[in-house]
Amino acid sequence: MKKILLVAKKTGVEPLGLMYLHSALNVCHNNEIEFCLVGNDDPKELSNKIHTFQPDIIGFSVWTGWHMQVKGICQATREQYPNIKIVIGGPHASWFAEDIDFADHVVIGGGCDAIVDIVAGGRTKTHRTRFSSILPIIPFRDKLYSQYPEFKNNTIKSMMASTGCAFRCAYCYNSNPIPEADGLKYRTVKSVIHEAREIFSNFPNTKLIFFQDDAFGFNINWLREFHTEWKENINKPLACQFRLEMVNYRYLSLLKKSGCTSVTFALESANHKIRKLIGRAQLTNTEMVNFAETVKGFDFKIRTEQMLGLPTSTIEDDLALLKINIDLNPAMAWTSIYVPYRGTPLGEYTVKQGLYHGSNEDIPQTFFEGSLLNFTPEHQKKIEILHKIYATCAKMENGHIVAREFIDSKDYSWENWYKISKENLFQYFYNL
Ligand code: B12
Ligand code: SF4
Repeated sequence: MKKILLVAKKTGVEPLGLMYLHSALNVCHNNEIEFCLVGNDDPKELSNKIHTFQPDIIGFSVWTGWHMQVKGICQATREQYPNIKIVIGGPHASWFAEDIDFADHVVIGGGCDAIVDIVAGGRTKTHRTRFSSILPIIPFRDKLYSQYPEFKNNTIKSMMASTGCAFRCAYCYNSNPIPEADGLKYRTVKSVIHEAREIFSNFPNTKLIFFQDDAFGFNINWLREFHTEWKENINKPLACQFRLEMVNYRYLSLLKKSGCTSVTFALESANHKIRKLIGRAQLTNTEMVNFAETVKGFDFKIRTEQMLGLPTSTIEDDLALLKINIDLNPAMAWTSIYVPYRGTPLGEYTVKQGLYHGSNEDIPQTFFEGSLLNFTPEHQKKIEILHKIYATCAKMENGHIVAREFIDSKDYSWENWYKISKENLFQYFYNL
Protein backbone atom coordinates (compact mmCIF):
# COMPACT_ATOMS: atom_id res chain seq x y z
CA MET A 1 0.00 0.00 0.00
CA LYS A 2 1.25 3.50 -0.84
CA LYS A 3 0.37 6.70 0.94
CA ILE A 4 -0.09 9.55 -1.53
CA LEU A 5 -0.51 13.21 -0.68
CA LEU A 6 -1.96 15.36 -3.47
CA VAL A 7 -1.19 19.07 -3.11
CA ALA A 8 -2.40 22.20 -4.89
CA LYS A 9 -2.77 25.90 -4.21
CA LYS A 10 -6.12 26.62 -2.61
CA THR A 11 -8.53 28.73 -4.68
CA GLY A 12 -12.27 29.23 -4.60
CA VAL A 13 -12.68 26.48 -7.20
CA GLU A 14 -12.26 22.79 -6.42
CA PRO A 15 -9.00 21.40 -7.90
CA LEU A 16 -10.43 19.27 -10.69
CA GLY A 17 -6.98 18.05 -11.75
CA LEU A 18 -6.33 16.45 -8.35
CA MET A 19 -9.81 14.95 -8.26
CA TYR A 20 -9.14 13.32 -11.63
CA LEU A 21 -5.85 11.90 -10.28
CA HIS A 22 -7.70 10.51 -7.27
CA SER A 23 -10.19 8.90 -9.58
CA ALA A 24 -7.42 7.28 -11.64
CA LEU A 25 -5.63 6.14 -8.47
CA ASN A 26 -8.78 4.53 -7.26
CA VAL A 27 -8.07 1.66 -9.64
CA CYS A 28 -5.10 0.80 -7.42
CA HIS A 29 -7.33 0.02 -4.45
CA ASN A 30 -4.64 -0.34 -1.88
CA ASN A 31 -3.55 3.27 -1.80
CA GLU A 32 -4.32 5.77 0.90
CA ILE A 33 -4.88 9.23 -0.53
CA GLU A 34 -5.03 12.58 1.24
CA PHE A 35 -5.24 16.13 -0.10
CA CYS A 36 -3.59 19.31 1.07
CA LEU A 37 -4.69 22.61 -0.44
CA VAL A 38 -2.20 25.28 0.47
CA GLY A 39 -3.80 28.59 1.41
CA ASN A 40 -2.25 31.82 2.57
CA ASP A 41 -3.65 31.61 6.08
CA ASP A 42 -1.70 28.66 7.51
CA PRO A 43 1.91 28.45 6.25
CA LYS A 44 2.57 25.34 8.37
CA GLU A 45 -0.44 23.39 7.08
CA LEU A 46 1.51 21.41 4.49
CA SER A 47 4.51 20.59 6.69
CA ASN A 48 2.14 19.48 9.47
CA LYS A 49 0.25 17.32 7.01
CA ILE A 50 3.46 15.68 5.76
CA HIS A 51 4.53 15.10 9.35
CA THR A 52 1.27 13.45 10.44
CA PHE A 53 0.46 11.56 7.23
CA GLN A 54 4.04 10.45 6.39
CA PRO A 55 3.32 9.95 2.67
CA ASP A 56 5.41 7.81 0.32
CA ILE A 57 4.65 10.12 -2.59
CA ILE A 58 3.71 13.79 -2.75
CA GLY A 59 2.16 15.04 -6.00
CA PHE A 60 2.06 18.80 -6.56
CA SER A 61 -0.24 20.45 -9.08
CA VAL A 62 1.57 23.60 -10.14
CA TRP A 63 0.73 26.73 -12.11
CA THR A 64 3.26 29.30 -13.24
CA GLY A 65 3.40 31.88 -10.46
CA TRP A 66 3.27 29.31 -7.68
CA HIS A 67 6.27 27.33 -8.98
CA MET A 68 8.95 29.19 -7.00
CA GLN A 69 7.13 28.59 -3.73
CA VAL A 70 6.68 24.92 -4.62
CA LYS A 71 10.39 24.64 -5.40
CA GLY A 72 11.21 25.95 -1.91
CA ILE A 73 8.69 23.59 -0.29
CA CYS A 74 10.11 20.60 -2.22
CA GLN A 75 13.71 21.40 -1.35
CA ALA A 76 12.86 21.69 2.35
CA THR A 77 10.82 18.46 2.22
CA ARG A 78 13.67 16.63 0.50
CA GLU A 79 16.09 17.60 3.25
CA GLN A 80 13.75 16.48 6.00
CA TYR A 81 12.27 13.39 4.34
CA PRO A 82 14.73 12.08 1.73
CA ASN A 83 12.62 8.95 1.11
CA ILE A 84 9.47 10.72 0.00
CA LYS A 85 9.10 10.72 -3.79
CA ILE A 86 8.17 14.10 -5.24
CA VAL A 87 6.02 14.32 -8.36
CA ILE A 88 5.33 17.61 -10.10
CA GLY A 89 2.42 17.91 -12.56
CA GLY A 90 -0.07 20.48 -13.81
CA PRO A 91 0.28 23.33 -16.32
CA HIS A 92 3.67 24.64 -15.14
CA ALA A 93 5.22 21.18 -15.31
CA SER A 94 3.72 20.71 -18.77
CA TRP A 95 5.14 23.90 -20.26
CA PHE A 96 8.37 24.19 -18.26
CA ALA A 97 9.34 20.59 -17.49
CA GLU A 98 13.03 21.25 -18.19
CA ASP A 99 13.16 23.88 -15.40
CA ILE A 100 12.07 21.37 -12.76
CA ASP A 101 15.21 19.83 -11.29
CA PHE A 102 13.90 19.25 -7.78
CA ALA A 103 11.48 16.36 -8.42
CA ASP A 104 11.73 12.60 -8.88
CA HIS A 105 9.06 12.70 -11.57
CA VAL A 106 7.79 15.47 -13.80
CA VAL A 107 4.51 14.89 -15.59
CA ILE A 108 3.82 16.64 -18.88
CA GLY A 109 0.17 16.77 -19.95
CA GLY A 110 -2.61 14.68 -18.43
CA GLY A 111 -1.62 13.02 -15.17
CA CYS A 112 -4.03 10.11 -14.79
CA ASP A 113 -1.99 7.40 -16.52
CA ALA A 114 1.30 8.86 -15.26
CA ILE A 115 0.37 8.87 -11.56
CA VAL A 116 -0.84 5.28 -11.74
CA ASP A 117 2.43 4.30 -13.40
CA ILE A 118 4.53 6.20 -10.83
CA VAL A 119 2.68 4.66 -7.90
CA ALA A 120 3.20 1.23 -9.45
CA GLY A 121 6.95 1.91 -9.40
CA GLY A 122 7.55 3.50 -12.84
CA ARG A 123 11.09 4.80 -12.95
CA THR A 124 11.10 7.35 -15.79
CA LYS A 125 11.78 10.92 -14.69
CA THR A 126 9.61 12.60 -17.33
CA HIS A 127 6.17 11.20 -18.07
CA ARG A 128 4.18 12.39 -21.07
CA THR A 129 0.48 11.81 -21.64
CA ARG A 130 -2.07 13.77 -23.58
CA PHE A 131 -4.26 16.17 -21.61
CA SER A 132 -7.26 14.49 -23.23
CA SER A 133 -6.50 11.30 -21.31
CA ILE A 134 -9.00 12.60 -18.70
CA LEU A 135 -11.86 12.35 -21.16
CA PRO A 136 -13.19 8.90 -20.27
CA ILE A 137 -12.77 9.45 -16.52
CA ILE A 138 -15.18 10.95 -14.00
CA PRO A 139 -13.44 12.85 -11.20
CA PHE A 140 -13.87 11.61 -7.65
CA ARG A 141 -15.30 14.26 -5.33
CA ASP A 142 -16.12 12.52 -2.02
CA LYS A 143 -12.68 12.44 -0.44
CA LEU A 144 -11.73 16.02 -1.30
CA TYR A 145 -15.15 17.29 -0.28
CA SER A 146 -14.94 15.49 3.07
CA GLN A 147 -11.51 17.04 3.73
CA TYR A 148 -12.59 20.47 2.45
CA PRO A 149 -16.33 20.78 3.18
CA GLU A 150 -16.40 24.35 1.84
CA PHE A 151 -16.36 22.84 -1.68
CA LYS A 152 -19.14 20.41 -0.77
CA ASN A 153 -21.16 23.25 0.78
CA ASN A 154 -20.64 25.47 -2.23
CA THR A 155 -23.88 25.51 -4.22
CA ILE A 156 -21.77 25.87 -7.39
CA LYS A 157 -19.82 22.79 -8.54
CA SER A 158 -17.28 22.85 -11.37
CA MET A 159 -16.96 20.46 -14.29
CA MET A 160 -15.01 20.28 -17.56
CA ALA A 161 -16.68 19.09 -20.77
CA SER A 162 -13.60 19.45 -22.96
CA THR A 163 -9.84 19.82 -22.85
CA GLY A 164 -7.81 22.29 -24.88
CA CYS A 165 -8.88 25.35 -26.80
CA ALA A 166 -9.43 26.19 -30.45
CA PHE A 167 -8.07 29.73 -30.11
CA ARG A 168 -4.55 31.12 -29.80
CA CYS A 169 -4.56 34.30 -27.69
CA ALA A 170 -1.04 35.70 -27.44
CA TYR A 171 -1.16 36.12 -23.63
CA CYS A 172 -2.24 32.54 -22.97
CA TYR A 173 -0.30 29.28 -22.73
CA ASN A 174 -2.65 27.69 -25.24
CA SER A 175 -1.05 29.84 -27.94
CA ASN A 176 2.15 27.87 -27.49
CA PRO A 177 0.79 24.35 -27.55
CA ILE A 178 2.93 21.48 -26.42
CA PRO A 179 2.41 18.21 -28.31
CA GLU A 180 0.62 16.79 -25.27
CA ALA A 181 -2.08 19.49 -25.51
CA ASP A 182 -3.63 17.81 -28.51
CA GLY A 183 -6.13 20.50 -29.51
CA LEU A 184 -9.74 20.77 -28.52
CA LYS A 185 -11.20 17.44 -27.44
CA TYR A 186 -14.66 16.72 -26.08
CA ARG A 187 -15.94 14.31 -23.51
CA THR A 188 -18.98 12.40 -24.70
CA VAL A 189 -22.25 14.09 -23.80
CA LYS A 190 -23.22 10.84 -22.07
CA SER A 191 -20.26 11.04 -19.70
CA VAL A 192 -20.88 14.74 -18.91
CA ILE A 193 -24.52 13.98 -18.12
CA HIS A 194 -23.49 11.01 -16.00
CA GLU A 195 -21.13 13.20 -13.92
CA ALA A 196 -23.71 15.99 -13.52
CA ARG A 197 -26.35 13.48 -12.43
CA GLU A 198 -23.97 12.12 -9.79
CA ILE A 199 -23.20 15.61 -8.53
CA PHE A 200 -26.85 16.57 -8.16
CA SER A 201 -27.79 13.31 -6.44
CA ASN A 202 -24.73 13.04 -4.14
CA PHE A 203 -24.57 16.74 -3.25
CA PRO A 204 -28.20 17.91 -3.23
CA ASN A 205 -27.28 21.45 -2.17
CA THR A 206 -25.87 21.97 -5.70
CA LYS A 207 -27.73 24.72 -7.52
CA LEU A 208 -25.59 25.27 -10.59
CA ILE A 209 -22.79 23.62 -12.57
CA PHE A 210 -20.00 25.92 -13.70
CA PHE A 211 -18.36 24.54 -16.84
CA GLN A 212 -14.73 25.65 -16.55
CA ASP A 213 -14.06 24.95 -20.27
CA ASP A 214 -12.23 27.78 -21.97
CA ALA A 215 -14.76 28.00 -24.81
CA PHE A 216 -17.82 25.94 -23.92
CA GLY A 217 -19.69 24.29 -26.77
CA PHE A 218 -17.36 25.42 -29.55
CA ASN A 219 -18.44 22.32 -31.45
CA ILE A 220 -22.03 23.12 -32.28
CA ASN A 221 -22.99 19.49 -32.98
CA TRP A 222 -21.74 18.55 -29.51
CA LEU A 223 -23.71 21.46 -28.04
CA ARG A 224 -26.87 20.44 -29.85
CA GLU A 225 -26.69 16.94 -28.41
CA PHE A 226 -25.71 18.32 -24.97
CA HIS A 227 -28.67 20.70 -24.87
CA THR A 228 -31.20 17.92 -25.52
CA GLU A 229 -29.64 15.54 -23.00
CA TRP A 230 -29.13 18.19 -20.29
CA LYS A 231 -32.71 19.39 -20.58
CA GLU A 232 -34.08 15.86 -20.53
CA ASN A 233 -31.87 14.36 -17.80
CA ILE A 234 -30.57 17.19 -15.62
CA ASN A 235 -32.68 20.28 -16.21
CA LYS A 236 -30.72 22.46 -13.78
CA PRO A 237 -28.95 25.81 -14.27
CA LEU A 238 -25.45 25.98 -15.68
CA ALA A 239 -22.86 28.71 -16.26
CA CYS A 240 -20.14 28.73 -18.88
CA GLN A 241 -17.54 30.84 -20.65
CA PHE A 242 -17.07 31.44 -24.35
CA ARG A 243 -15.53 33.84 -26.84
CA LEU A 244 -17.60 36.45 -28.59
CA GLU A 245 -16.31 35.11 -31.93
CA MET A 246 -18.38 31.97 -31.29
CA VAL A 247 -21.60 33.89 -30.86
CA ASN A 248 -24.50 33.46 -33.25
CA TYR A 249 -28.22 33.01 -32.82
CA ARG A 250 -28.08 29.22 -33.00
CA TYR A 251 -25.28 28.98 -30.40
CA LEU A 252 -26.97 31.31 -27.93
CA SER A 253 -30.38 29.74 -28.27
CA LEU A 254 -28.95 26.26 -27.63
CA LEU A 255 -27.25 27.58 -24.49
CA LYS A 256 -30.41 29.31 -23.37
CA LYS A 257 -32.59 26.27 -23.99
CA SER A 258 -30.12 24.10 -22.02
CA GLY A 259 -30.76 26.19 -18.91
CA CYS A 260 -27.62 28.32 -19.02
CA THR A 261 -28.19 31.33 -16.79
CA SER A 262 -24.80 33.04 -16.53
CA VAL A 263 -22.10 33.55 -19.14
CA THR A 264 -18.57 34.93 -19.08
CA PHE A 265 -16.72 36.37 -22.05
CA ALA A 266 -13.66 38.58 -22.38
CA LEU A 267 -13.57 41.97 -24.06
CA GLU A 268 -9.90 42.52 -23.08
CA SER A 269 -9.37 45.87 -24.79
CA ALA A 270 -11.26 48.63 -26.57
CA ASN A 271 -8.19 49.50 -28.63
CA HIS A 272 -8.15 47.55 -31.87
CA LYS A 273 -4.36 47.84 -32.24
CA ILE A 274 -3.93 46.26 -28.82
CA ARG A 275 -6.50 43.61 -29.58
CA LYS A 276 -4.43 42.77 -32.66
CA LEU A 277 -1.28 42.56 -30.54
CA ILE A 278 -2.91 40.13 -28.10
CA GLY A 279 -4.43 37.97 -30.83
CA ARG A 280 -8.00 39.11 -30.26
CA ALA A 281 -8.62 41.23 -33.36
CA GLN A 282 -10.99 38.88 -35.18
CA LEU A 283 -13.80 41.27 -34.28
CA THR A 284 -13.85 45.02 -34.87
CA ASN A 285 -14.83 47.20 -31.89
CA THR A 286 -18.32 47.66 -33.31
CA GLU A 287 -18.72 43.91 -33.83
CA MET A 288 -17.45 43.27 -30.31
CA VAL A 289 -20.09 45.60 -28.86
CA ASN A 290 -22.85 44.29 -31.16
CA PHE A 291 -22.06 40.67 -30.31
CA ALA A 292 -22.04 41.46 -26.59
CA GLU A 293 -25.44 43.18 -26.97
CA THR A 294 -26.73 40.12 -28.83
CA VAL A 295 -25.71 37.94 -25.86
CA LYS A 296 -27.51 40.35 -23.55
CA GLY A 297 -30.62 40.08 -25.69
CA PHE A 298 -30.86 36.44 -24.61
CA ASP A 299 -31.28 37.55 -21.01
CA PHE A 300 -28.19 35.85 -19.58
CA LYS A 301 -26.42 37.24 -16.53
CA ILE A 302 -23.18 38.52 -18.03
CA ARG A 303 -19.66 38.71 -16.64
CA THR A 304 -17.19 40.52 -18.89
CA GLU A 305 -13.44 40.11 -18.43
CA GLN A 306 -10.65 42.52 -19.26
CA MET A 307 -6.95 42.92 -18.64
CA LEU A 308 -5.73 46.31 -17.45
CA GLY A 309 -2.22 47.51 -18.25
CA LEU A 310 -1.76 45.52 -21.46
CA PRO A 311 1.54 46.16 -23.29
CA THR A 312 1.53 49.59 -25.03
CA SER A 313 -1.84 50.47 -23.46
CA THR A 314 -2.67 53.76 -21.78
CA ILE A 315 -5.05 54.63 -18.95
CA GLU A 316 -7.26 56.15 -21.67
CA ASP A 317 -7.52 52.70 -23.27
CA ASP A 318 -8.55 51.15 -19.96
CA LEU A 319 -11.14 53.89 -19.37
CA ALA A 320 -12.53 53.54 -22.91
CA LEU A 321 -13.23 49.88 -22.16
CA LEU A 322 -14.87 50.87 -18.89
CA LYS A 323 -17.25 53.10 -20.87
CA ILE A 324 -18.12 50.16 -23.13
CA ASN A 325 -18.90 48.14 -20.02
CA ILE A 326 -21.08 50.91 -18.60
CA ASP A 327 -23.13 50.95 -21.81
CA LEU A 328 -23.39 47.15 -21.83
CA ASN A 329 -24.18 46.97 -18.10
CA PRO A 330 -23.00 43.42 -17.31
CA ALA A 331 -23.72 41.88 -13.90
CA MET A 332 -19.98 42.04 -13.29
CA ALA A 333 -17.10 43.69 -15.16
CA TRP A 334 -14.18 41.57 -13.95
CA THR A 335 -10.62 42.78 -14.39
CA SER A 336 -7.17 41.37 -13.93
CA ILE A 337 -3.85 43.14 -14.38
CA TYR A 338 -1.89 41.80 -17.35
CA VAL A 339 0.94 39.39 -16.36
CA PRO A 340 3.75 38.92 -18.94
CA TYR A 341 4.00 35.14 -18.66
CA ARG A 342 7.27 34.12 -20.30
CA GLY A 343 6.80 31.43 -22.88
CA THR A 344 3.66 33.04 -24.27
CA PRO A 345 4.07 35.14 -27.46
CA LEU A 346 2.95 38.31 -25.67
CA GLY A 347 5.26 37.70 -22.70
CA GLU A 348 8.19 37.32 -25.11
CA TYR A 349 7.07 40.44 -27.02
CA THR A 350 7.20 42.52 -23.81
CA VAL A 351 10.79 41.39 -23.24
CA LYS A 352 11.84 42.15 -26.84
CA GLN A 353 10.29 45.59 -26.62
CA GLY A 354 12.00 46.31 -23.30
CA LEU A 355 8.65 46.56 -21.52
CA TYR A 356 9.53 43.77 -19.07
CA HIS A 357 12.90 42.51 -17.88
CA GLY A 358 12.03 39.61 -15.62
CA SER A 359 11.77 35.87 -15.92
CA ASN A 360 8.90 33.71 -14.72
CA GLU A 361 10.53 33.83 -11.29
CA ASP A 362 8.99 37.19 -10.43
CA ILE A 363 5.50 36.27 -11.64
CA PRO A 364 2.94 36.92 -8.88
CA GLN A 365 0.68 34.17 -7.58
CA THR A 366 -2.43 35.90 -8.87
CA PHE A 367 -3.00 38.45 -11.59
CA PHE A 368 -4.49 41.04 -9.26
CA GLU A 369 -1.36 42.28 -7.59
CA GLY A 370 0.04 45.00 -9.86
CA SER A 371 1.76 45.40 -13.21
CA LEU A 372 5.22 44.00 -13.93
CA LEU A 373 5.62 46.14 -17.07
CA ASN A 374 7.86 49.19 -16.97
CA PHE A 375 5.05 51.76 -16.83
CA THR A 376 5.88 54.85 -14.78
CA PRO A 377 5.18 54.46 -11.03
CA GLU A 378 2.25 56.86 -11.45
CA HIS A 379 0.74 54.75 -14.26
CA GLN A 380 1.29 51.58 -12.20
CA LYS A 381 -0.57 53.09 -9.26
CA LYS A 382 -3.44 54.20 -11.50
CA ILE A 383 -3.76 50.65 -12.88
CA GLU A 384 -3.88 49.24 -9.35
CA ILE A 385 -6.55 51.70 -8.23
CA LEU A 386 -8.59 51.33 -11.41
CA HIS A 387 -8.54 47.55 -10.94
CA LYS A 388 -10.09 47.96 -7.48
CA ILE A 389 -12.88 50.34 -8.51
CA TYR A 390 -13.57 49.04 -12.04
CA ALA A 391 -16.50 46.69 -11.35
CA THR A 392 -18.21 49.28 -9.15
CA CYS A 393 -17.68 52.08 -11.68
CA ALA A 394 -19.06 49.84 -14.42
CA LYS A 395 -22.39 49.91 -12.56
CA MET A 396 -22.49 53.75 -12.39
CA GLU A 397 -23.94 55.68 -15.33
CA ASN A 398 -20.97 58.06 -15.39
CA GLY A 399 -18.53 55.62 -13.79
CA HIS A 400 -15.77 56.31 -16.35
CA ILE A 401 -15.81 59.98 -15.27
CA VAL A 402 -15.79 59.02 -11.58
CA ALA A 403 -12.92 56.59 -12.23
CA ARG A 404 -10.89 59.17 -14.18
CA GLU A 405 -11.33 61.86 -11.52
CA PHE A 406 -10.51 59.49 -8.70
CA ILE A 407 -7.36 58.00 -10.22
CA ASP A 408 -6.15 61.44 -11.37
CA SER A 409 -6.73 62.96 -7.92
CA LYS A 410 -3.93 60.85 -6.40
CA ASP A 411 -5.86 60.96 -3.12
CA TYR A 412 -7.07 57.40 -2.77
CA SER A 413 -8.85 57.80 0.56
CA TRP A 414 -12.47 56.76 1.22
CA GLU A 415 -13.31 60.42 1.92
CA ASN A 416 -12.16 61.39 -1.55
CA TRP A 417 -13.97 58.46 -3.17
CA TYR A 418 -17.15 59.54 -1.35
CA LYS A 419 -16.72 63.16 -2.48
CA ILE A 420 -16.00 62.39 -6.14
CA SER A 421 -18.64 59.69 -6.59
CA LYS A 422 -21.32 61.80 -4.83
CA GLU A 423 -20.56 64.90 -6.90
CA ASN A 424 -20.73 62.94 -10.12
CA LEU A 425 -23.95 61.17 -9.23
CA PHE A 426 -25.53 64.57 -8.51
CA GLN A 427 -24.29 65.85 -11.87
CA TYR A 428 -25.85 62.85 -13.54
CA PHE A 429 -29.11 63.22 -11.59
CA TYR A 430 -29.52 66.87 -12.59
CA ASN A 431 -28.45 66.06 -16.14
CA LEU A 432 -25.66 68.67 -15.95
C1 B12 B 1 -10.50 26.61 -13.65
C2 B12 B 1 -9.18 27.34 -13.78
C3 B12 B 1 -8.81 28.17 -12.75
C4 B12 B 1 -9.59 28.33 -11.45
C5 B12 B 1 -9.12 27.38 -10.35
C6 B12 B 1 -8.93 25.95 -10.78
C7 B12 B 1 -8.52 25.00 -9.72
N1 B12 B 1 -8.74 25.21 -8.45
O1 B12 B 1 -7.93 23.99 -10.11
C8 B12 B 1 -9.21 29.76 -11.03
C9 B12 B 1 -10.19 30.71 -11.66
C10 B12 B 1 -9.20 30.05 -9.54
C11 B12 B 1 -7.85 29.86 -11.71
C12 B12 B 1 -6.88 30.68 -11.25
C13 B12 B 1 -5.67 30.81 -11.89
N2 B12 B 1 -5.27 30.25 -13.05
CO1 B12 B 1 -6.32 29.02 -14.00
N3 B12 B 1 -7.25 27.81 -15.07
C14 B12 B 1 -8.36 27.17 -14.92
C15 B12 B 1 -8.65 26.30 -16.15
C16 B12 B 1 -9.66 27.05 -17.03
C17 B12 B 1 -9.17 24.90 -15.86
C18 B12 B 1 -8.31 24.10 -14.86
C19 B12 B 1 -8.87 22.72 -14.75
O2 B12 B 1 -9.62 22.41 -13.85
N4 B12 B 1 -8.58 21.87 -15.73
C20 B12 B 1 -9.07 20.49 -15.79
C21 B12 B 1 -8.09 19.57 -15.08
C22 B12 B 1 -8.59 18.16 -15.16
O3 B12 B 1 -6.87 19.68 -15.74
P1 B12 B 1 -5.51 20.09 -15.00
O4 B12 B 1 -5.77 20.90 -13.81
O5 B12 B 1 -4.61 20.61 -16.02
O6 B12 B 1 -4.97 18.67 -14.46
C23 B12 B 1 -4.49 17.65 -15.31
C24 B12 B 1 -3.00 17.77 -15.66
O7 B12 B 1 -2.50 19.08 -15.64
C25 B12 B 1 -2.32 16.88 -14.68
N5 B12 B 1 -2.01 17.36 -13.34
C26 B12 B 1 -2.48 18.43 -12.67
N6 B12 B 1 -1.96 18.46 -11.44
C27 B12 B 1 -1.17 17.39 -11.30
C28 B12 B 1 -0.40 16.95 -10.22
C29 B12 B 1 0.33 15.77 -10.36
C30 B12 B 1 1.11 15.26 -9.21
C31 B12 B 1 0.31 15.05 -11.59
C32 B12 B 1 1.07 13.79 -11.74
C33 B12 B 1 -0.44 15.52 -12.67
C34 B12 B 1 -1.18 16.67 -12.51
O8 B12 B 1 -3.25 15.83 -14.53
C35 B12 B 1 -4.58 16.36 -14.51
C36 B12 B 1 -5.48 15.33 -15.14
O9 B12 B 1 -5.10 15.07 -16.46
C37 B12 B 1 -7.23 26.23 -16.79
C38 B12 B 1 -7.24 26.04 -18.28
C39 B12 B 1 -7.48 24.59 -18.63
N7 B12 B 1 -8.26 24.41 -19.65
O10 B12 B 1 -7.02 23.65 -17.98
C40 B12 B 1 -6.59 27.53 -16.35
C41 B12 B 1 -5.08 27.56 -16.09
C42 B12 B 1 -4.71 26.33 -15.32
N8 B12 B 1 -4.94 28.71 -15.22
C43 B12 B 1 -3.84 29.34 -15.41
C44 B12 B 1 -3.39 30.42 -14.61
C45 B12 B 1 -2.13 31.15 -15.08
C46 B12 B 1 -4.08 30.75 -13.45
C47 B12 B 1 -3.60 31.77 -12.43
C48 B12 B 1 -2.21 31.44 -11.93
C49 B12 B 1 -3.73 33.13 -13.03
C50 B12 B 1 -3.32 34.20 -12.09
N9 B12 B 1 -2.13 34.66 -12.29
O11 B12 B 1 -4.06 34.58 -11.22
C51 B12 B 1 -4.63 31.67 -11.29
C52 B12 B 1 -4.06 31.08 -9.99
C53 B12 B 1 -4.59 31.84 -8.82
C54 B12 B 1 -4.12 31.29 -7.52
N10 B12 B 1 -4.66 31.82 -6.48
O12 B12 B 1 -3.26 30.44 -7.44
C55 B12 B 1 -3.04 28.80 -16.56
C56 B12 B 1 -1.79 28.07 -16.08
C57 B12 B 1 -0.63 28.23 -17.03
C58 B12 B 1 0.67 27.81 -16.42
N11 B12 B 1 1.71 27.89 -17.20
O13 B12 B 1 0.78 27.42 -15.29
C59 B12 B 1 -4.11 27.89 -17.29
C60 B12 B 1 -3.55 26.63 -17.97
C61 B12 B 1 -4.81 28.81 -18.33
C62 B12 B 1 -3.98 29.07 -19.57
N12 B12 B 1 -4.36 28.47 -20.68
O14 B12 B 1 -3.03 29.82 -19.58
N13 B12 B 1 -7.75 29.00 -12.75
S1 SF4 C 1 -9.75 31.56 -25.62
FE1 SF4 C 1 -8.99 31.49 -23.48
S2 SF4 C 1 -8.01 29.49 -23.25
FE2 SF4 C 1 -8.28 29.85 -25.46
S3 SF4 C 1 -6.34 30.71 -26.16
FE3 SF4 C 1 -7.69 32.45 -25.65
S4 SF4 C 1 -7.30 32.92 -23.48
FE4 SF4 C 1 -6.42 30.89 -23.91
